[in-house]
Amino acid sequence: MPTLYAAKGTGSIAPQAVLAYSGAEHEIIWIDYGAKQHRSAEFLAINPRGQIPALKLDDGTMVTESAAIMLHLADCHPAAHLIEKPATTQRAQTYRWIIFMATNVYEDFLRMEYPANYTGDTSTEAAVSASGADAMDRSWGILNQALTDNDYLVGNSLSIADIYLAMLLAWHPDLNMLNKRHTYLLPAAQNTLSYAAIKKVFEDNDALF
Ligand SMILES: N[C@@H](CCC(=O)N[C@@H](CS)C(=O)NCC(=O)O)C(=O)O
Repeated sequence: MPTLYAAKGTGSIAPQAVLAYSGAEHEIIWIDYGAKQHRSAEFLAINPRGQIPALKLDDGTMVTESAAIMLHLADCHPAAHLIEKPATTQRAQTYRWIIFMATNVYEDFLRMEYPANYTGDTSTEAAVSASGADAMDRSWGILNQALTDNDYLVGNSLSIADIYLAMLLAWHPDLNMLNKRHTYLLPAAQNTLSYAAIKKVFEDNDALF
């Protein structure tokens, strides 16, 4: 069975929710993020970037990068129907949104929240953080547009893209403000949390909104 390396409230929320929703057997190893266990030599051997999440497959292979983990887990559990078959339009859209969110919104968020990781000059940290917030707002706008008149990012049913979106939204420091600027995001994420197994994972991660 696969092992998810997780830390409460971090990027492991979405893969954990996919595992729970799919009813998949799995193990979770909790990393103490507060104690910087993700920077330990032991964890760097698991993910040389020192980041969570990471997924150990049955044959011992380690998969890092949340987008890759989400796509792989969805493929492993076709009965959960969190991704369409390869070479379909909806599959292509799932690739688009998962990668869009992982490389843009996630990174924008990290730049906004942890500017010191993006500049060696403390006097520029506020500007780096502000540019992360601006970039994130543009990304939210693009996702909001895609959710006009639809609670789902891909087709008319739940996919891994919706679960990923809900995780990113849970991290937002001011959901009231976000909801005023981009009105379709919060209802879509609330719809994702209407699935009991997913809601429980968000609850357990103190990531409810
Ligand atoms: N590109 C990575 C980003 C993962 C990431 O930044 N995870 C955060 C937790 S939300 C982390 O572990 N940060 C610790 C660090 O970068 O030192 C992914 O999508 O998995």
